[in-house]
Amino acid sequence: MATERTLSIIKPDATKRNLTGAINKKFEDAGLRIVAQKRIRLTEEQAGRFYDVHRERPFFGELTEFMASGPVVVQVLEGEGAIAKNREVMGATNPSDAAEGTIRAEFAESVGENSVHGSDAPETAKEEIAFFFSGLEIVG
Ligand code: RTP
Ligand code: MG
Repeated sequence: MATERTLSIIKPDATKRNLTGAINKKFEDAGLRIVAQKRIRLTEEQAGRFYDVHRERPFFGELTEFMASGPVVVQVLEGEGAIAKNREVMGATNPSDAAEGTIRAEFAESVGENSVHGSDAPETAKEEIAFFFSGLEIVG
């Protein structure tokens, strides 16, 4: 399998509870390398642009309000099959469905406040990385 990059976000519920290091340890223990990382605060408008595919969903307003409610840590993870590996480490969207040992099983508070985001495919990973990072900010 090829080396890939994926976009990860540690969401406001997790930064608020001081879980950035614990979550990063899960990524690193799984063989994912953090090749870019920054802590930022999104506006609701920016969160809406990031989650544009969900604009018509009933939870869109709640999602963008939550994502703008506190700091997030945006990061690029690199590794063999990084997109799928990251989603495996994250666990299912709803923490009650997430496998034992996954980030969402251990840390997520609800289906909305679920601690992490990860890109779902190579094309979205490329777009989402470019949304937050310039090439010079990613050091492999
Ligand atoms: P993500 O995009 O954040 O990595 O999560 P995902 O692929 O597992 O889930 P997705 O279906 O893409 O949904 C994006 C985010 O929207 C929130 N959500 N809330 N209240 C609800 O029913 C609901 N459903 C989804 C979650 O924060 C989810 O991660
Ligand atoms: Mg998604």
